[in-house]
Amino acid sequence: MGVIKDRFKQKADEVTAEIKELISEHGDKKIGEIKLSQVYQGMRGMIGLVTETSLLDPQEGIRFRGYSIPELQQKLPKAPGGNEPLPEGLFYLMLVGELPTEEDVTHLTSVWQRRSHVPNYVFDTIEALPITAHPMTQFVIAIMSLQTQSQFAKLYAKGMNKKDYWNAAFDDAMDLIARLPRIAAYIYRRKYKGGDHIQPNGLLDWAGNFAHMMGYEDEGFKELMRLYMTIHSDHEGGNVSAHATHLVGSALSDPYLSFAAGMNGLAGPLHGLANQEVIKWIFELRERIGSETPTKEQITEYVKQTLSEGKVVPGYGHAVLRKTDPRFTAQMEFGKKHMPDDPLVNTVWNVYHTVPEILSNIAKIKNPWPNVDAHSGALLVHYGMVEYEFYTVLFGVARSLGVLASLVWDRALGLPIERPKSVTTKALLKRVTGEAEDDDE
Ligand code: CMX
Repeated sequence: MGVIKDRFKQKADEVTAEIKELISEHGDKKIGEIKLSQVYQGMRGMIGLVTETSLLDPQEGIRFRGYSIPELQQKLPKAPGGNEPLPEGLFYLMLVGELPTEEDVTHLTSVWQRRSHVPNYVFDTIEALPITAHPMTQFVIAIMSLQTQSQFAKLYAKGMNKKDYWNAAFDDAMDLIARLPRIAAYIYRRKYKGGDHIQPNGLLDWAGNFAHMMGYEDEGFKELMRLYMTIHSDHEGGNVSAHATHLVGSALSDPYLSFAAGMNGLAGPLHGLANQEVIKWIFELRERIGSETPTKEQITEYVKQTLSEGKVVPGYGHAVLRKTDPRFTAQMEFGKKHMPDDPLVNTVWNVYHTVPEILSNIAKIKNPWPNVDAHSGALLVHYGMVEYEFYTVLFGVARSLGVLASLVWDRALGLPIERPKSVTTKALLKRVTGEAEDDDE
């Protein structure tokens, strides 16, 4: 067994014992109550999942194994001469539960390099799709074609002991994470660069090599990718991509099938696709007013028109967060450091100074503040990546780190198939009027 696998197994055994004790001592204690309205409102606030990798506080934002984004920027190992954390380090932290050393991160980089080979038939599958297919469609289909490589599926078919599920899931997760940048870069070069593909550079870290394979050699872009992959990796367990991956995995669908399900969810405009919607929305504003530097008044008018047309303002609002997303702030800091005069980045900041006031005057909107997607596109455009339909694929590559680490934990903890109870409106009505009906299926 590899050193990371050994450490994971030791940690997982400890946590399994803790959970066993927790359930045996406190299993009957109530941890909340469910209101009828929550059942109709996307289960907001209901505790129903265990996700060990990260935890989201509505006021403070995300913490990964207890560490905030600024803390990670300080504590995680960096590329030589770089300032941003290497995503390898965050993956180690989420998986093993402890901060990695420089050696751990170097080791993980080389493990992923070693496992990064993508079979040719995956590229052939991508090539069989119309070039017009959305990059997320190409991404999901490529992941599905790679599913034939699943160790978990092969071993299960042979007859795998339950105790070994985590081990096969671990191997699949590692292989998948190692291969995703190559697949994503292939889709990018195919769709936007005339199929002029770039071979991997075996000396680079995971995110740096991803930037390289997409054709971006600027050290600033590589640093951006390291930060981008880190901050987009995980957002506790209830968001659509994490929850979908976890849910599908609970049926013992292998990590490829489970992750593809998560990516289908990420491709929705209320979730990961919002990053392309933000830039599309700003480009449309620029075109409409014939200027690259919209004034606060022009932004205000455009926001009001968006709302009057029954559309959402992309990049603003959140199901859990109630303050500015620290992932937005981290990107704003990056922008201030690397491109303070960029007109598009400045527009993103002007939108930030305009939108919350408007949205907070609309009673039904619970969070008027920006989320992660409000900023990311402008940084990418700065380095020349203007093809905004591709942005959600970047988000997807990053998200693999969190949801696959969690999936390995799911199998190690022996979590069962997920199957919450659903009821009909009639059954709910009977329940609240005093005549409970438990079996209304
Ligand atoms: N613009 C306009 N209306 C908004 C809004 C926004 N940015 N954010 C919320 N609302 C509306 C909702 O559409 C909802 O309206 P209806 O009751 O008419 O359906 C109402 O306000 C209440 O919504 P909420 O409780 O504040 O927010 P939800 O938890 O239901 O939804 C989210 C959260 C993110 C889907 C929503 O804020 C939104 O659509 N934002 C824009 C899209 C976006 O940026 N998504 C990315 C989120 C981050 C990510 O997952 O990547």
